[in-house]
Amino acid sequence: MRRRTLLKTAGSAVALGTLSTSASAATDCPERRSLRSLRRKDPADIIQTWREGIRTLKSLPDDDPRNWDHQVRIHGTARRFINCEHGNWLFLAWHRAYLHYHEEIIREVTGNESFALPYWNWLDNGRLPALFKRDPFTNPSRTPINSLDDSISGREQVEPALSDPNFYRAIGGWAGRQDREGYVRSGSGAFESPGHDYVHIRVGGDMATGKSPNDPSFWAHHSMMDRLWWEWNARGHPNPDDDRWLDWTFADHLVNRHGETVDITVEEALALPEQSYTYGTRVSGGAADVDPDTQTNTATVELDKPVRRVLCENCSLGVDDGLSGSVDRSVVDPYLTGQDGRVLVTARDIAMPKTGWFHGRVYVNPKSQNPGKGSQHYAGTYHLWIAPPEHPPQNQYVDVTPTLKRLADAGKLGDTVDVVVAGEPLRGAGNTSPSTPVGELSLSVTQSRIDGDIEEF
Ligand SMILES: [Cu+2]
Repeated sequence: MRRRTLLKTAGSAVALGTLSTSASAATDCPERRSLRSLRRKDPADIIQTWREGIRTLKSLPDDDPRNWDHQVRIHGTARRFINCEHGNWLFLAWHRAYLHYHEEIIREVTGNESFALPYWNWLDNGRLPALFKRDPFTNPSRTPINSLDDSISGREQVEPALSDPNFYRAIGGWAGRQDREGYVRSGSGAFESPGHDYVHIRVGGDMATGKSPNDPSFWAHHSMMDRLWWEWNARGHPNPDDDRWLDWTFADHLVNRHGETVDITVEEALALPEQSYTYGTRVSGGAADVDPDTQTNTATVELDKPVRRVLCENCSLGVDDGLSGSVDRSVVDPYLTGQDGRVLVTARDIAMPKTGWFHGRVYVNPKSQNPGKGSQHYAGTYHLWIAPPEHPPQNQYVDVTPTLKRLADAGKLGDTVDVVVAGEPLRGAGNTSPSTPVGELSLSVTQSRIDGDIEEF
């Protein structure tokens, strides 16, 4: 394993703003805490500081790039994304840098160097925290919601990604592009879709657009997203040592605490946790103390696809029309009997439905069209929600390996593997027979290779 040297020059440390804080040592970084815990105890005056910070940024002159609207526009507008990265391997790194500088600006304008952006722990608390109903944390554009559906963003949904050691499956695929015009979505990781996307769209209003940072819940949502990456690293999973990723520079748009435009590379962003902030508790509930090295460890990470079979192309998935396709059992057999590999069923280019929310239940060799989540043929779910028209198509995958193994062990896997995706309406979502185009349904085998001596959590 190669450990990169971070912060090569003093210049970049200044750019990060860490020299001007008293909290640069790993052990006394300000803690990003859950909103729920802050309701009980808030010794560093986080909520009061955040409130004052938002009000101050809103009152700064238009030509100050720390001004609230300018901060929002760095990400995007109601009509489009501007600098933010989504659907590729830069997603979490870009948002980490963006949140960090915003946090630094709030420290600067309030004078509270202990401030750290709190997070909304939607894994355990699907209700929008009460704080966001009060000024200046509220946003009138939101869709009224009772609660998130934890079959989409709950703990059980996110844990498989937290325990997946492969960066490309958990965090996102390579962005094979050099400029914004040739924007290529190379694949959301499991943290981004469906959980992250779903929270945005379910909260609705600004949150469902490029203007999402205008809703203060954005910052608490993305503090949570960053915490997922932090914990994923803390569990010993390495980031890739690919220079195309590490050397990628977010250039000419981020703004530091002094209002200066700054550049930051992905590699520099890796060091921000434990250098400028940390998280109070792990998602898994374990001790919060984290070896700072786990955040910057890299290794050669690869994801091979020895098998890829298209099950259907330009198909339509709806409550009244399912998707299906078959492959010969011999295609997957080696991976059920010892050979390393996960069998995924991936739906690519799902256009989010226009008329209603629904689930796509994925089954292997089911006896009936939609036998339900309790069936031994059930493998997982695609989640389809109403998205604004500009929202890019989604890729989602379901890991069918455990289901295939279970059926094989029970002698219930014949000579063919039949994959069936059955539409099922979401309770209370209005329209009961929505449907939507899917670019491609495929079955593939992914093999993860990580070259290095990775410490296991
Ligand atoms: Cu987001």
